[in-house]
Amino acid sequence: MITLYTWTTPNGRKASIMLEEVGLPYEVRPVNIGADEQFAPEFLKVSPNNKIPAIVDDAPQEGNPVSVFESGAILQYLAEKTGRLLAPSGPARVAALEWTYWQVGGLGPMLGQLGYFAHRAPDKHEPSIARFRDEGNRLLDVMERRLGEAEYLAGADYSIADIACYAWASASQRMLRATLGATERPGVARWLEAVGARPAVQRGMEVPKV
Ligand SMILES: N[C@@H](CCC(=O)N[C@@H](CS)C(=O)NCC(=O)O)C(=O)O
Repeated sequence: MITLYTWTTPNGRKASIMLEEVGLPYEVRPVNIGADEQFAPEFLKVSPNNKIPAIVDDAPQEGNPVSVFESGAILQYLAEKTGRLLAPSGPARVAALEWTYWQVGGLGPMLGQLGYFAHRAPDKHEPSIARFRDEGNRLLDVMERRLGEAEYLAGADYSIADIACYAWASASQRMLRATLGATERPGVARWLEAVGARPAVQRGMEVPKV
């Protein structure tokens, strides 16, 4: 059984979408980051960076129970455990890892900072909002170019890269849309519709139920 430590945020949803896609049984432990539960000593043993998501797999392929933090590492771990959604070798694997790391190092943090400065910060600091809005839009333009030439981010097949990007790209169309501006990106729109129609994605986006 896998235990998923998560909350109602785009980073958390990457892990729940993946678990739904691969069909592994899992138990959800909500970590309310609004109530600072991410700083509890027990959670730190699983996630030394104080952030969700994290998982514990008590039946790994070998050895003792394994805990994994960082959403990209969780996606890769579950893909390798199940042999799903990440090619074992070759160009499709390289592309899936490129776009997964692109999301973890770029799209997620930039849109996350935009959300903070534009919506949650007590004072509105315009240069910070502009910095993360412009970088967020640049990254969405990069995604648009990729999805203009390929069906999915890693190429012809849906992969962990699409799971990594879905919740944040979806947020760019909803809570961040007014701040980012309404740029037409038909490739991203087509992809959002295709990925969002997957039943596992829909179930994963509802986790945790709180
Ligand atoms: N690089 C991390 C980022 C995770 C992250 O930022 N998680 C946020 C929620 S979306 C969090 O736990 N925030 C709590 C805090 O910053 O104290 C990953 O991809 O897993």
